[in-house]
Amino acid sequence: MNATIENLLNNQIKYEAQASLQYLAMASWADAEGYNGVADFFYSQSEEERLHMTKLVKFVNERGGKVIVSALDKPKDSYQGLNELFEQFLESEMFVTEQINHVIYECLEHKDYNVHNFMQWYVTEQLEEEAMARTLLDKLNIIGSDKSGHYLFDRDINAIAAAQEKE
Ligand code: OFO
Repeated sequence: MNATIENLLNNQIKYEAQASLQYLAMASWADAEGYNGVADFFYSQSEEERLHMTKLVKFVNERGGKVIVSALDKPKDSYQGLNELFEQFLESEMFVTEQINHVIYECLEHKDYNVHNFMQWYVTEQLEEEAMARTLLDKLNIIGSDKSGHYLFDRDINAIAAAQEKE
């Protein structure tokens, strides 16, 4: 495997792992604050990002590359409220999308069509996750600081997420 591409895939492994850790910290914050629906949502997002990471690890190994499992940064684990939590969610997804686009660009530069093909799954996944993060944040922006709105958001978040996934 081309060294630049191998390096980028290893970086991507780290970003997916970092997202998984970040969402775990967000789930735990929500759990402690009594937002059980939001907590479930982020526990499951954390699992998903872990799968994204593992999928890359297996792929690099299959292609005969060397996987590097890196140390991670401590995730942010305290928030002013749901609005800040979901701003962070969108920011994190946008960052990952940017990195994936960079991998795709480099694959084309290095004519690595195999990795390019593999990465298409991530492109689709990111489109969905970013759309989800935007939808949820839009709803919170409408709700503002209204406590009963937050209560309903927490109650309904998993239904909203499921409906969005079907679109
Ligand atoms: Fe949503 O980060 Fe993985 O791909």
